[in-house]
Amino acid sequence: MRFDVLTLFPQMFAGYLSHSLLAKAIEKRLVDVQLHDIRDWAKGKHNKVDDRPFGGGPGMVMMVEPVVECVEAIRPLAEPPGRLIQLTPQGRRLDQSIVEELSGEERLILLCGRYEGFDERVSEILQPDAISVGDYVLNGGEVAAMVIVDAVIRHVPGVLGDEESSKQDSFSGEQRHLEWAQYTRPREYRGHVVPDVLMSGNHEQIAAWRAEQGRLRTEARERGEMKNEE
Ligand code: 6GU
Repeated sequence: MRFDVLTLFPQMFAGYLSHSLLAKAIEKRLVDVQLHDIRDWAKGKHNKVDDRPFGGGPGMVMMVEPVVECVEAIRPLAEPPGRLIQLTPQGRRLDQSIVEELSGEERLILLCGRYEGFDERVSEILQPDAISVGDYVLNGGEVAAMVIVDAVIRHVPGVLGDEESSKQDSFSGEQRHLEWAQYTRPREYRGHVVPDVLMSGNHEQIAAWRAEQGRLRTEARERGEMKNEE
């Protein structure tokens, strides 16, 4: 699966791309992430990519020409043309079903905005799919683009060690419960002990305990969410 990330801050991705699961997936050629600096499509000697909003107001707006021309230049670099996603707090809120939908694409083009957003004509001309990662404001789309890459690659075959493990994730597939409590060594820490059932070696009892735990956690979280929405 190929990702093209269009950003004013390609350096922000360096640390993320060089670590752990993603680095291994890139090495195995299961995932390809290409970074493109929108500033390379800026016009004029000052390389301007943002300007003050017509009508006044605070902040700066990403200019239409460099963004549109960057997307138009990047699209033909690979096949297929891919799905264009604009990261913006005004977008559709990302959830696991959208992640799964996106993981079915061969190529995603992720357009990251900064400042107070894009000139509206970017959306009019390019008709991107607008996605937000939650109801809060980030300084830009870069962290949101990393969230999308991180969540989507878990569904690319071969990326996870165990082919089945993304299907067992919370929110995924059949099991939309939260995962159970997990423990590892030591058995006791500051008076907090691991539940005896997990040390019992009785796999049936362990499975039953975990199912119950998952159910209780899901219910507790749902009660919490309802409180937030009041
Ligand atoms: Cl995609 N961008 C920005 N700037 N803020 C956000 C967001 C995206 N998703 C949630 N907040």
